[in-house]
Amino acid sequence: MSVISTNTPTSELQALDAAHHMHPFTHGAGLADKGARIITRAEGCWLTDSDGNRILDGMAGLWCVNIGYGRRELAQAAARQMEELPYYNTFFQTSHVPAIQLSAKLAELAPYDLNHVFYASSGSEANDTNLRLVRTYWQLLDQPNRQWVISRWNAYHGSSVGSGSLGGMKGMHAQGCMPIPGIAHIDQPNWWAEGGDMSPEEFGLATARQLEDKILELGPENVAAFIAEPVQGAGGVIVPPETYWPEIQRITREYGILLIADEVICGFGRTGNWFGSQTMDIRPDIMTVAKGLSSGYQPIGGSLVSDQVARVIDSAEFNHGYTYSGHPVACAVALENLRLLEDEAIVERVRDITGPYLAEKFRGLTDHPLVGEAQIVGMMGSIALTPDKAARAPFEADVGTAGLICRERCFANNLIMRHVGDRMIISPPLVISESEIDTLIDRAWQSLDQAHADLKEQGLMKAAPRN
Ligand code: PXG
Repeated sequence: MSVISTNTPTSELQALDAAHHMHPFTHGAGLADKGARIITRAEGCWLTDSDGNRILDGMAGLWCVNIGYGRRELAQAAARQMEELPYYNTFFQTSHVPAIQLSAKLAELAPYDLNHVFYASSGSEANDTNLRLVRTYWQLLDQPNRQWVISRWNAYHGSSVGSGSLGGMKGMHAQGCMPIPGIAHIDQPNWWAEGGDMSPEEFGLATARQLEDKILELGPENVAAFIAEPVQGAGGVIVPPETYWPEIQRITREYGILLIADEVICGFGRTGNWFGSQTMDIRPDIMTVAKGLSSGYQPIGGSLVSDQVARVIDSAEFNHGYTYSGHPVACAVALENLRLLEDEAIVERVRDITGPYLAEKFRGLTDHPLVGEAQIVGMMGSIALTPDKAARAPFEADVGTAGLICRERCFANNLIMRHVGDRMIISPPLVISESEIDTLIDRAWQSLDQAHADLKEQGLMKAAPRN
């Protein structure tokens, strides 16, 4: 095999990629025909591909590079830690300095009494941990029947068998006998698509009350926990109506079930506060974290656990853990990432300056004829594409047809803006500047124009009949 480097011609890299590399959430044969886009470098909010194009990363990788690319300090923290102690485990009565430091730091940053951390290397692993944590919690409290966990359709909680079952992605459930037993789903608070004739406030209450109905159906004595993202991310950046979270909180309290806030996307500044739970004013018993914890520079995740839950779990041996739980290099990098986010007041800047600036510009996209609504919190936003705004109508064409056309235009215009069905989503690095926001909006508008023309030309600006 010849030596491969970033200077190898793109076509050769693509051929090798297609021959040997199986991609996540990808139609392999389709990708092999088209060839993957190969990213070679990145700096700030900008990616460079193997053809030398500079691309504005409106997604912060996969919602994770909060601090932006190319921060030397993080590379140096990793190198220092690798030289000093590249690995040791945290099983069997041992610990190490990076895990101790990071745990104390997370306890300081996390709201309420979420003072304890159980580490994983990803959000999926952390949610698998949560499933076992909440069930074990109730067993230890002599309520072993409390095993059901309630989640929501269109939620994303990971891709392992446990976390994928917690999630509500039907396309995932269809592959591999999921969901596993003991997990139930209720509707998501997606007013634009599913709110019908209700006002957003009515719909928020109605979808929250599905939780109560489900608890009563299963029997409150059988329910362990409810899990949800403060703002759904992968489901299409769905910001719930204002009535939703207060009602959910009331119901979880009334029936004494644990609340797990999945902060994998919302955490570490994405919503303009350190955690989405603060932005949405919710008080979880457990928070799932990953992604922004290390800004994606190292794989690390975890469960932040309340004093009460930790006290119960610590009263017995919890037979659970991963080789890389609290990996020292990942912890050292996460610590340095948190230090930079704090020292440079990056979260405050999102809350007070760049978040409001982006929100105003992003909401302006609703002036475009193809855009129905815009939703945005901090640095995560979405727009709904529609053939008929007034009716909040979906397209007659298969869901995702219009979204894909728009995403292809964005790609061609060197903007990474993804589609989820027919919603276009953004989640840029938190360090994005005002002028980069202007560029993002300009490119989005241009791509919408082109997608609109494509849709008209292909006769696709047709609303689905109302059922
Ligand atoms: N919870 C949430 C809320 C997530 O968004 C996970 C858990 C799982 O984390 P890991 O680290 O195991 O991937 C996620 C991940 C997308 C996309 O296309 C989103 C995620 C992952 C991959 C793709 O939007 N979110």
